[in-house]
Amino acid sequence: MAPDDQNPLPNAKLVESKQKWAEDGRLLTGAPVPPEQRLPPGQREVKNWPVLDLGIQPEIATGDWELAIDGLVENPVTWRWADFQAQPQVQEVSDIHCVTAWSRYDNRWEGVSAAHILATVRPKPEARHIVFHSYDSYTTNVRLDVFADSDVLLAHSWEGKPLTTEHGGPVRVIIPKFYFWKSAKWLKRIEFVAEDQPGFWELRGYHNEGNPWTEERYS
Ligand SMILES: Nc1nc2c(c(=O)[nH]1)N[C@H]1C(S)=C(S)[C@@H](COP(=O)(O)O)O[C@H]1N2
Ligand SMILES: [Mo]
Repeated sequence: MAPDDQNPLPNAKLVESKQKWAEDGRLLTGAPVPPEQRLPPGQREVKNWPVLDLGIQPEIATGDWELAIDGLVENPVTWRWADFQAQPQVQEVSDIHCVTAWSRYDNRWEGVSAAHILATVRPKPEARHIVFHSYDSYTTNVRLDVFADSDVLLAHSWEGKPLTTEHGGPVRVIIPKFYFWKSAKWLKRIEFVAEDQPGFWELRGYHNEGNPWTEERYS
């Protein structure tokens, strides 16, 4: 069920204050850094791993988990846990950049690559955008070419251990070159669409794309 007036989000206050930040352009430095610099402008490195969500952390047992990959594709699939585990597995090490100004280096993820997803479902020519749908009703959007990057994956493990519920297990998206709000936790559905469809934060003042090096924090 989507959050609405009848069913306000548990974290409505937090959502409101983050939306206000977006309106005010908080954290923007306006100071460009060279693209080869590892730390994007306005970010600070942290060693811990903060948890951010809407106040809902859905507990999905792997036995109940399903992932639908559908929309404008030649071969839609619905994978249960064993199906997902049977796909080719990859490991990727990448950095996290959260719009709330923390970055965390060298996270070792394991899961199924976006390249494999695309080869399996085969997007139709008119598919240009993707919407991720999550078990907590969160959504976020990316262009198809952003998802197609070689470092993008659907991760089930971090540092050799299953992803915890608070960090989006059983499966979350990892899109290293964009702010972390694009990396949907508790992934339930990947929908291929022709027209762009702004997601939860994109509708609330966050930038539609979210490149950390050009500080695409807010729209
Ligand atoms: N399903 C879902 N995915 C989500 C979110 C959320 O609330 N729900 N929050 C996003 C935001 S704003 C961030 S910064 C990261 C936080 O991931 P973490 O809690 O593992 O650090 O998840 C992103 N993915
Ligand atoms: Mo975030």
